[in-house]
Amino acid sequence: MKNYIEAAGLGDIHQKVIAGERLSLSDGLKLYQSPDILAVGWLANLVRERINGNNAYFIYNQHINYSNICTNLCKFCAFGRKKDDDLAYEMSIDEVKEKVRQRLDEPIVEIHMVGGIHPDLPFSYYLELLRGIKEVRPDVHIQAFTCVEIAHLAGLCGESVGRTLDILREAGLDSMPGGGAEVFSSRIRERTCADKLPGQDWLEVAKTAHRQGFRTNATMLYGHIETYEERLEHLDALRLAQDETGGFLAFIPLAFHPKNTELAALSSTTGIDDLKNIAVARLLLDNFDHIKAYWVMIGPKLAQIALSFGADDLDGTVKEEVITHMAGAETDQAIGSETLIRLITEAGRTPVERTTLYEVIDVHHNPERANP
Ligand code: V47
Repeated sequence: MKNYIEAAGLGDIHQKVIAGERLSLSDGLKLYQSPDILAVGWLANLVRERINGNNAYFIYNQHINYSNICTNLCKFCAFGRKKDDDLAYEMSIDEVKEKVRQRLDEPIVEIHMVGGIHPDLPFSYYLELLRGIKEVRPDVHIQAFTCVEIAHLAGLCGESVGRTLDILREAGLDSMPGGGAEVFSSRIRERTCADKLPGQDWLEVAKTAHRQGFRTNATMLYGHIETYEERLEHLDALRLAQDETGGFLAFIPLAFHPKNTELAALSSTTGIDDLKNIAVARLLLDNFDHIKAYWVMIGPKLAQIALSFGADDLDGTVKEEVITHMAGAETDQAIGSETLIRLITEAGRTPVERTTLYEVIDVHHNPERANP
């Protein structure tokens, strides 16, 4: 394999990977520019194996999008709507509680809840949301509100981000998802999401959350108008933030879906770029324990392959995804845990059912296969 990696021009990066040395941004560029996806993936797999052994994780979770009404209206987003749009919606607290109640017979351990930046819902609504969910399902872990939403909620609350997070914690917030990061570059933000929280502020909210004892995730929305260099700057900013706080749980590359967005003229991502983003992230983000292959965005089949290209987590059952499906995703809106187990087993990994914080719930050593 050494000769093969050298022939692919990646011998120097291989040496660094073996020595556990941090890769530079120019190493990252070389990896992105390499036409040899097998060589890049093999290197990423070395790192994945060193960090996670043979484990590949998944979670039994439920997604709830309480409202799509949004003042940001990002060009890459098909989910957000103006308040007077025919497709705009806003769930009452009772509707959200009903969504949770409907799945009480399922072993859901996490509720992933995000929405738009709503122009006039009061701070009390968000507290009631959290309390309402915990009332119906007291043991569930609520992973809710992106850094963008948290900054907005701090504005509504009239307190600092830190104090706002404390108040949200008292109401039931347990951790935060990684959305809203997009690409931190101001060039990209000006062109695609000019009204959104700037990248630097997203990072500040995440670091504040970590200092308050919250774990959070991080994402990058790739495959639109960003350059490789801008992707690498994004990864570098996350890596530096993680050096400071250690609070990020997982990184999730999000493949851009153009349908029904203002960027609909752009093409969808390719399988090679999807795998490359996972592999380069695994190699560059040496201080992140987990890289997710989010099956909703890249499809379960490619997510399964990604387990050999640096990913160690397929996210979860999801039940039921809206944001990517409004933008034309052709995947299902939910997946069974038995399917996740089968995908992982057939990839040669051990399926580990986890909590949000990666505590082990069950190790599915020898699951029965649905088909021989
Ligand atoms: O914040 C919006 C992105 C995010 C599109 O933390 C789009 O574990 C693709 O953040 N095409 C929501 N992406 C999803 C998200 C997420 C998903 C799964 C797990 C976790 C986690 C986080 O999706 C948004 C935005 O960055 N997005 N529009 C689109 N057209």
